[in-house]
Amino acid sequence: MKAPVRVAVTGAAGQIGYALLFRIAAGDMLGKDQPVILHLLEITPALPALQGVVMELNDCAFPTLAGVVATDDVNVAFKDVDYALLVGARPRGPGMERKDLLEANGAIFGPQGKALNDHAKRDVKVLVVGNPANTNALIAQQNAPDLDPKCFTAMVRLDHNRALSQLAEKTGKHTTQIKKVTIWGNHSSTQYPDLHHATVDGKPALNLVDQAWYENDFIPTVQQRGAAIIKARGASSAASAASAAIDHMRTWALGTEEGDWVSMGIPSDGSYGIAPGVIYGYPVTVKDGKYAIVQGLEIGDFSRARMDATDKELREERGGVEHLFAK
Ligand code: NAX
Repeated sequence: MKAPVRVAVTGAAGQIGYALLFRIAAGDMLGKDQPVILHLLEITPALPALQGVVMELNDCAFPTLAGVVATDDVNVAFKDVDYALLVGARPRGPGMERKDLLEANGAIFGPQGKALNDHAKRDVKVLVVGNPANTNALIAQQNAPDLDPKCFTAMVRLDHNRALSQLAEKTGKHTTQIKKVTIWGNHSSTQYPDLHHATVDGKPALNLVDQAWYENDFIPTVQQRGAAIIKARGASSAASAASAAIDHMRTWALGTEEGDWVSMGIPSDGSYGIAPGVIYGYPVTVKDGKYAIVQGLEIGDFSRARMDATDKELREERGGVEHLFAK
């Protein structure tokens, strides 16, 4: 067994938290040889419920669970952490405008960014799941001036996995036979699920499906999948979101497979003509704990328009939160 690492999870008593913590504790995220100490953050009224989750975690007697810290103090939660999964966020209430939503989340992700800045390990890997995930990640990053901006990422892996699943079903193949799918942009309905570089069993995906299906069925289905789950289940995606968060962190820690890539929301460096600085979904490969944008992909007019639309939405969201950035 290796030395334990510290993994923070916020919103730990929520529904994604409940689907996430037991898998992290069981070694699904970092491996069966990597013990973890969980740092669980909740708001004060949710601490009794969180205590119940801690009791259950202990009752699992996981070989890879080396300790649990449960707290409502953000400075305790992020002390010396190697990984931070920021799940807790303010949901959109009835009649709430996007501006109000961004503002309410700024009050959460600004202080969390500052606490990470002050207390986390210098190479902390931060994943923001709480919506609006990309812009919440930007707020946290912009309140952590002493950390490398690349420490902050947002989750588009659930969208990536949804795209794999839709394409697998359509082509009658398994998701493991599909490579090089990309989710560009925002984790919102403007995201662009791109199959132009994807292969199924080594063959170009777009040679196996017709353009009408790609454009009118696949893209909207992936974009609207979250709403479809809410309609069917009466609650938003939880187990699949938790699973995607585990995939995101495992890939970031342990690397991508040869000949494939994954989608991660990461700070744009201007690649593919995207506004520098916004947290944008890109195709990335990962080696030795560092991600790199896949370069040199050919972008046609169809893709260009969609990549620009989701970039525009992210620039607008950024415009609404810039006053929350540390000076
Ligand atoms: P829940 O409402 O079940 O849980 C959220 C938890 O966060 C609650 O227990 C709440 O007490 C806690 N919380 C609120 N503010 C906090 C703070 N300042 N510090 C610590 N904890 C805090 O929501 P859940 O279904 O778990 O979803 C969590 C977030 O994930 C939501 O914002 C949701 O929109 C987002 N999602 C993001 C997805 C993605 O792909 N990026 C997909 C799934 C999900 O919709």
